Amino acid sequence: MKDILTAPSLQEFCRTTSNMYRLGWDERNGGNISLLLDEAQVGAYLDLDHVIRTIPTGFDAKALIGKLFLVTGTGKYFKNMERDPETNLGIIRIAKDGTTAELLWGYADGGKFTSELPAHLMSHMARLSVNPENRVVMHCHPTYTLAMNYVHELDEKKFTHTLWEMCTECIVVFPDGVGVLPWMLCGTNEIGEATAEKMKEFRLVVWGMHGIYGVGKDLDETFGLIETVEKAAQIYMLTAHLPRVNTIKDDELQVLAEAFGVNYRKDYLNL
Ligand code: 2HA
Ligand code: ZN
Repeated sequence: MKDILTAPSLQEFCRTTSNMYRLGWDERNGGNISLLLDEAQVGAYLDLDHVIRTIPTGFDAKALIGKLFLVTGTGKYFKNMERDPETNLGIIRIAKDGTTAELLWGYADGGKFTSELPAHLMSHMARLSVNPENRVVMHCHPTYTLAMNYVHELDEKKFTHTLWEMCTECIVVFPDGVGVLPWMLCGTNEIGEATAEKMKEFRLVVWGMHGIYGVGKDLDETFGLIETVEKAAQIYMLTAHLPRVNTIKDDELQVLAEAFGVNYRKDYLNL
């Protein structure tokens, strides 16, 4: 058996949480990530027959039975994950009943997965149904994106359009736009279901006045989606109170999207 701490996906996961912490997106225990693991790869590092303990998830994830996830721990700080992965992270497998998580590694202090597991697993199910390549669900509290929630209408079309206008690359990076949920109580199955419903159409979902969810095929892609939204939100917040002299016009956004051949939400442009 190889040492799990040397596994490239675990190391990349830890580097990602450190980056997110340093960017100020994950204060205290803010944020959570889940990564769908490849069973064959994990088998080189862990005895898949050795279940340390089982933990109820509180909801049914039948479509994910047998699947393995690396998941941040509840109450744990992103800043500490790289230093002590085994306490702050866990590898779980969804058991045959669909409602229990089998702990295979981690949560070494007796802890458990993030309180946002419903939103994560439901989002994995929603994304896998539209894109079997999806492996990552990432949640965080990026500063400017959150600031923008307080001064901009929380309307999907308007919010996306404003972001697209802020940096030339936005419509190319997230042509499918940003879904928006109103403020809701976090940590519940209800917000999980609402997030997953949005995830059928969007790879990015803003949780009103809370943060953002992103999904993607790997950590880099998912991080990059959120990073691009956050950059655009930063430009917006740096300029929203100033007279707007120049802007990228909708016909230019269209030219851009077509030049890059992306399937953008045409109804989000006012042409
Ligand atoms: O786990 O970000 O939404 C901390 C959170 C909850
Ligand atoms: Zn949060």
